[in-house]
Amino acid sequence: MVRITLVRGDITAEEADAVVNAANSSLLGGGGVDGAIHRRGGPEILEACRALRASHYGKGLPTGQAVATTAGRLPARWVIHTVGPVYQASGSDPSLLASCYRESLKVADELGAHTVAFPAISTGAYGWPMEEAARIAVEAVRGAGTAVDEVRFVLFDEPAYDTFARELR
Ligand code: AR6
Repeated sequence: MVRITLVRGDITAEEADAVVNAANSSLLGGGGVDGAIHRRGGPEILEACRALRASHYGKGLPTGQAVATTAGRLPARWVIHTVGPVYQASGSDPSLLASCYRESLKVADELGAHTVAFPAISTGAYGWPMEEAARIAVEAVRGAGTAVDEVRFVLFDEPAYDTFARELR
């Protein structure tokens, strides 16, 4: 069974085999986690993303899917980029958010990663309420059937950390 741990902090400082990026379909960067990863990881990550756009992902990475690149200068071996769904008050598909976690762990398994650090995907610019997102994230990881030993949720602030802690109890 995969061990789930929680950390409060900046995901770009995490030492893990793989760090997951809350990217957008373009794979070419943005704000939030995405901006921080590219800033701290350096240009090698963007180069790898551009190569993916030029090969397998000409139209971009679809929502709910995941793909790996180098982690550049980050203290990790790989960045796994995934695209969360944008939250809509009129109704959003939780299965797409769950898919981000499952597909990222599938990629981690293919890479042979033992430790994987995740941010709270879709809870920033994409607007997903933290409580619901935490429940979906924890359920998806618990149900993933992955060979990964440790999944570490890295939460940026105390309310997010507390929400995930409640969900894990
Ligand atoms: N470490 C850990 N968590 C962080 C960090 C960090 N360095 N920075 C922000 N968070 P977001 P999304 C938290 O917006 O909602 C980008 O522009 C943040 O407080 O990064 O999936 C992409 O290019 C929030 O709880 O991702 C896309 O266009 C969570 O991480 C879009 O934003 C996710 O916030 C993706 O939006």
